[in-house]
Amino acid sequence: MIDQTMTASTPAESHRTDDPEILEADDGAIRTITLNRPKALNSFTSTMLDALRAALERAAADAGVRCVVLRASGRAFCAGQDLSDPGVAPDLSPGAKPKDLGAHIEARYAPMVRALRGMPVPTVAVVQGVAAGAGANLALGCDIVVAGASASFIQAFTKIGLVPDTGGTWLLPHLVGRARALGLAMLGDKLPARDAERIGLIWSCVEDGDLDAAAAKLSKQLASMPTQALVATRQAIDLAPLTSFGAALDAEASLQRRLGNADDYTEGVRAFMDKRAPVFKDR
Ligand code: T3D
Repeated sequence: MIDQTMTASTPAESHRTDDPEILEADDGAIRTITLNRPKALNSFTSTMLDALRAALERAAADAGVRCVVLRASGRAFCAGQDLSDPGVAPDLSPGAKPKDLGAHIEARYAPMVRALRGMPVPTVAVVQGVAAGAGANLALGCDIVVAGASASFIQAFTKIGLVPDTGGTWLLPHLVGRARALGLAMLGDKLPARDAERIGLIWSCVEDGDLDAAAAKLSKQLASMPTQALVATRQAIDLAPLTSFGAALDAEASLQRRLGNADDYTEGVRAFMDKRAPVFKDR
């Protein structure tokens, strides 16, 4: 568990890391990582992206963490890349060289989102306002996304002449199919959370006032479940659309073989036979 040296605010006792734009807090086995740059709608600077990646890697390496919750401070979840960041903003002076956005993606966004997608524990995004550009795809990259009714999702990229990144080109068709993926990505319109739930872009949309309770319930449930099975489920579900039915059956057998050897399987079956709640410990 992280060393909690300073108290802060919600959702639990929390502390500031080296970078106050990213906060980390533990509530039992649940690690909450909070984007904390509300004055710029939590838009990403380079240091913030690096701090987020480091926070994800810390959570992954901490054997006491069984669920990671990603949330944000203020009225927005995240407005994507900070467009005023001199590292990526176009230099408007005559004859200036264009910025290498590909290098920025490779150095910062891709490692951060790889860390998220490779988490050895389940991940939950809690979206309380607008999630735009990379901010939308960061949320959609989590295993379960719960949003307040006033939240919204915007694939803002084409509006500024870019393609979806932070995994968006992969995530969108996987989540909602090609037609809706293209509609969302090409038009870049704001999608209210209720519609995001209706088309299957997110797991659930709840009343704004119920968001914290819904997030707490989900994360508590996930943290009490067999972690390895949850992560293997993510892997299998992500892989399946890219393979044949036969290959999916092979993958299921291979994962089941591994999970069948784990203590959590024994505990799950024993608890069922004993008619008691299981206590899962593997990670
Ligand atoms: O290599 C690379 O880095 C490329 C990677 C790209 C990844 C991306 O994420 S590209 C997409 C970048 N994001 C956007 O294009 C979204 C831009 N923002 C908006 O469209 C709107 O701000 C929102 C729809 C998100 C919210 O609208 P609204 O009306 O609620 O708020 P607002 O008034 O537009 O914004 C409030 C403030 O936040 C405002 O500052 P001010 O005037 O109060 O001083 C605004 O400039 C600032 N802000 C919002 N988004 C960004 C931002 N500042 C910098 N960068 C932003 N992305």
